[in-house]
Amino acid sequence: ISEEILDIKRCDLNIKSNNSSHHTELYGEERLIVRRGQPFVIVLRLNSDSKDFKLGPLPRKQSGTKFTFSLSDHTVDTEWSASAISNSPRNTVSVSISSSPNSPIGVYSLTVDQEGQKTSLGQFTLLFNAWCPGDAVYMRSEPERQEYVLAQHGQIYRGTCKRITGTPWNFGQFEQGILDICLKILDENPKFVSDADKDCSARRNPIYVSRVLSAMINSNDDRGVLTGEWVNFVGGVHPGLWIGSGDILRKWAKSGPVKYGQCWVFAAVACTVSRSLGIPCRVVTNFGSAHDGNANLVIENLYNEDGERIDSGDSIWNFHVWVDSWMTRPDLGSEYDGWQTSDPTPQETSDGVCCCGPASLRSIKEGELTKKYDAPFIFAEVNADVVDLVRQSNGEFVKFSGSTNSVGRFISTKAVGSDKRDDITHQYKYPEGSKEERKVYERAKHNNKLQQQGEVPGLHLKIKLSDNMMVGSDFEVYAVLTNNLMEARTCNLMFFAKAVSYNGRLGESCGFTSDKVTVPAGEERRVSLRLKYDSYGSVINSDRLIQLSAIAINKQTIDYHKAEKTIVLDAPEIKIKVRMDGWMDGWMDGCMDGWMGRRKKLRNLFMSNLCVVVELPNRTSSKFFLNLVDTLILKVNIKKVRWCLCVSVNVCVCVLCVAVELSTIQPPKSFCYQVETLTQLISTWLVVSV
Ligand SMILES: [Ca+2]
Ligand SMILES: [Ca+2]
Ligand SMILES: [Ca+2]
Repeated sequence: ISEEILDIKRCDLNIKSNNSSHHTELYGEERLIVRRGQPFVIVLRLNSDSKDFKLGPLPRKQSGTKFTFSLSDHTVDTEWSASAISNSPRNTVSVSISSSPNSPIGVYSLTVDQEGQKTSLGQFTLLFNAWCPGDAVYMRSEPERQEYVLAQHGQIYRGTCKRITGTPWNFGQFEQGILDICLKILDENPKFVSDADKDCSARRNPIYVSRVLSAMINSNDDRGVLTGEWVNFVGGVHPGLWIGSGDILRKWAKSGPVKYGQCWVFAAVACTVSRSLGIPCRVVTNFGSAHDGNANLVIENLYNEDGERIDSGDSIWNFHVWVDSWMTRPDLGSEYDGWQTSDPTPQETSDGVCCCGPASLRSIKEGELTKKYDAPFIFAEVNADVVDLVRQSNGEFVKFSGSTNSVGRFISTKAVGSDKRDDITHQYKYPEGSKEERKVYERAKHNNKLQQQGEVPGLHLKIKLSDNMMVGSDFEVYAVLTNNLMEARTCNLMFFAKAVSYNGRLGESCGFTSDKVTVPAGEERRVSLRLKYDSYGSVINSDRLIQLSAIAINKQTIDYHKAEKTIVLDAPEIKIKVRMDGWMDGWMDGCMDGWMGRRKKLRNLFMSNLCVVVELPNRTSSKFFLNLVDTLILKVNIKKVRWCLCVSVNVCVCVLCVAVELSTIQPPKSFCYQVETLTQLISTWLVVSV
């Protein structure tokens, strides 16, 4: 490529060959339609410096709706890039352009910018790419991609468990104008209207797009595609008369919400839009489908004493139809990748609007109902228990029968590559009658309750404190592990204590313990850490702060939990009494039995001395005691001070006795004065030193 600015006469978007290699030729040859993460080639009748792509009303680099990149030697499959292809014919430049497999889908305009001189090259539409391993909708199998993205004809199953009938449906995702209508549905979505930039940016994510579609296919809360009607079809088309999605979508584009739809029509239109945008999708029919109005996973059939039904808000439909879409679930974890159910039929509200899903089939099958979105509702559709209750004259309901296996049967979809019915019940639940099915049901009820209480299932770690955390004493703190799961969990728990300063800077360690802890279902276990003055006394500073942190790890279940707490130690309450030796003598007799050998000496000492009794709180450690004595000696700083120490075990009171020779504090003119001064002095020393 020459460095001078080139005059681009014309740009050939190579629609036919690009659309063919991007599996989009069925949309027609009028426009360039490519899939994410796969290069396409355009031919310039001449040159450039950089390329510019724009999407949405206000393209912004920060939102990922505008990309600028220079022409380079080669393209990179995982990001927007462009390179010139050598050996182009004379006066032409072939440019290979790659897009990121994480780009928002939609219509882009392609502009070449040569030192500020911009030339528009045309537009292209970018779609999800089931053929690209880097795309969230990647599907490994070619026959499945053919069926779930490219097949335009489907079978929709209806009827009853005993008599299942399939009727053909024309999805028509490649019919003239349908792709534009599908993009228009995204633009009609209230989230786009309130924040277009954010909505366009989120269109990179098939989870987001599926959820938007489950809201936009019905006309509740918005100008969605279809209005649901189950009783009176005057003024519209009876839902049973539709045979394809094309007519419905075109009608909507022309004049707004279309009358009327029922579950299979909502689902079939959702499938058309998903396939058109490139998300692999299938229509699924569930027989004996529960509608659990009060979200308790039980369908309650209520009767009065005359055997008449009382409305409970719960019901079981002969069949119900929804869609499954294929995508990864980075928001839930890779085990939830794959098929995701979303239900466009307006039933219950979620986040304030009539939408439902996507919920991973895996979370439904395993009863993990706290996993987004709307898993409890979908779980109930396929596996609620049924209970028949009669209302007695006293108003109480009594159960008289029930069933655990009548809801969710023969879950069906069209088989890949044929018109046969594929029973996919096993993808939604364990076999009725199996132990696993009951276990999952119990787990589902448990998780449903947690969800309703706003709790997260799993292990929870907290730090609890004791109430006598005083400098000088030893005390215990606890790491408490609570398990609100239905099965026991085992963890390695580590519990650390470190001195910390008020600005958060961590100091030295002053305590550690670790243990392997098994917490039974619904219980708690605590690991205690004893904080000893011997350990923390020398590392804490005058802020008296200790940071506690506990970590619980289970590598197998990938459980990591952390709890932290900073504690402030209380200053000990120290009582100081200065006594005359006569009193001391008697007192000493009571508590110094173990010191017999030195008793005589002490007695002599006290006989002629003033005694200071420093009374420390219960449970003060002896080390603290000794430190205090050292401090006192240091502060008095008179060689002639003598001291002794005793601990009264009987009364659990620590007493420090300092015997001071009277002569060291000037001969007493007034003895009372002496006592007061000394008390004051010692108090000051202690406050400073504690
Ligand atoms: Ca709606
Ligand atoms: Ca219920
Ligand atoms: Ca069941």
